[in-house]
Amino acid sequence: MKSLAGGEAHQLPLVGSQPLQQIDRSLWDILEAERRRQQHTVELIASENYASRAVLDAQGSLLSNKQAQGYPGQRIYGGCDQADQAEELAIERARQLFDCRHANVQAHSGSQANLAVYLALLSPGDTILALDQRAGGHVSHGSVVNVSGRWFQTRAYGVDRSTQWVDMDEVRRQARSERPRLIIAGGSAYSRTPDFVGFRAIADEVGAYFMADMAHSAGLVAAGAIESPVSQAHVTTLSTHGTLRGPRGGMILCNDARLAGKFDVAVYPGLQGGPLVNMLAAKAVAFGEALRPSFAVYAQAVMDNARVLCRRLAEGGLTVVSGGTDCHFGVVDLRPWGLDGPLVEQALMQVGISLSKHAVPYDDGDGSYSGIRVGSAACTSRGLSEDDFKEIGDMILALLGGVRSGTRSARTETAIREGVAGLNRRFPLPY
Ligand code: DSN
Repeated sequence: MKSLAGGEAHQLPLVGSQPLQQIDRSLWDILEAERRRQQHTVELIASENYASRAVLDAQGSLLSNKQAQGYPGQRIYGGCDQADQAEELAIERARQLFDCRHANVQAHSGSQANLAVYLALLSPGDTILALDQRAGGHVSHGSVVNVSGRWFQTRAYGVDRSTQWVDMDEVRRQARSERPRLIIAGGSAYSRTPDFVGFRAIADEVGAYFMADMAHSAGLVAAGAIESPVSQAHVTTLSTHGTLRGPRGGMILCNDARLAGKFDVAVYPGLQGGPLVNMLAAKAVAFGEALRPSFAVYAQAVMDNARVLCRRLAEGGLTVVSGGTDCHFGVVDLRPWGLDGPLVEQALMQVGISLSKHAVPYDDGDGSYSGIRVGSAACTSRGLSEDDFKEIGDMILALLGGVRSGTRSARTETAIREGVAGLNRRFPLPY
């Protein structure tokens, strides 16, 4: 014990054992508010989901204390036996889940996984050919505001103006003229399954690598509900949250042993230091959950629910980009109703429906959000059925109808709030 000037005695602050609730009321109150928000919201953000209690437990475990730079069996620290086992379990389950030879589970996020692929395969100035962001591409696929767009030449392929599907003839034409080093399929808001076989054939023809980014659809692929890109792509990246229902994080999959080593070196030491060992453990838990037969039932329900929601919105007169969905979300073009994404996102949030504004194909310039993206993964995790998604579609249509005509009524909004509250009561969060 040390006596400071003024005579006050201070104890050496040993590591605490008190729970958060007792030790830090400020943060505890924030977490409780977030619990209430999640409980009382109909969550349609397509990249969100609810991880299980078991996944959350692993994230909050004492593996968080461990420093484990390196890979299993090749760490630069001692005491890594359990870290090795947790990472090996995650790798083994990932390989089984996605039927591939190599998995790097250390990437801290999907964007980090993408960056590691660029570091492994490209040199500054090389050309990337990827989906236009307005058509659903991701910021880490060559946007000017991202390192990928600053260090590489990026060219974008779009979607056909009338079908709003990717036109593979156009991709081939661009690949032949731009000679990219890397071609990317996938993104954030393209609701159709890319033609992976076609992409690989184009990549082979022009001597490019083919990367599939299945950040959004990973859980659906894991469950066998949609086609997997893993056997076609030189490399596949993904996020472990979202449809896969794991912790926030990224992963890289491939089948080629020579490339596998390059990706590992790119992740560590190329981009990252020590892995987040607690997150590796949480990934292992989530992959174990996704390997269960019941996960296939979940994935199918996610897709059915998304289809039902998109159909309902279209029946109500909204324009669903590409005419529908093959996955867990749809994108709605609000321009025919004279609305825009930010306005609609805010109006729906006020009645307890959470979704994200999004650009739509052929949107005006950078930074426009003329649409919204609606996803089914989170609500399906709470047990909502097709009928419930029809009800959500009706609530969205009722609110937007009023916003569109300038006749928003307190009565309608109260009825929607009650509908949202009813769903949240019937399908409570389990924690
Ligand atoms: N682009 C984000 C999304 O799809 O919500 C994820 O990075």
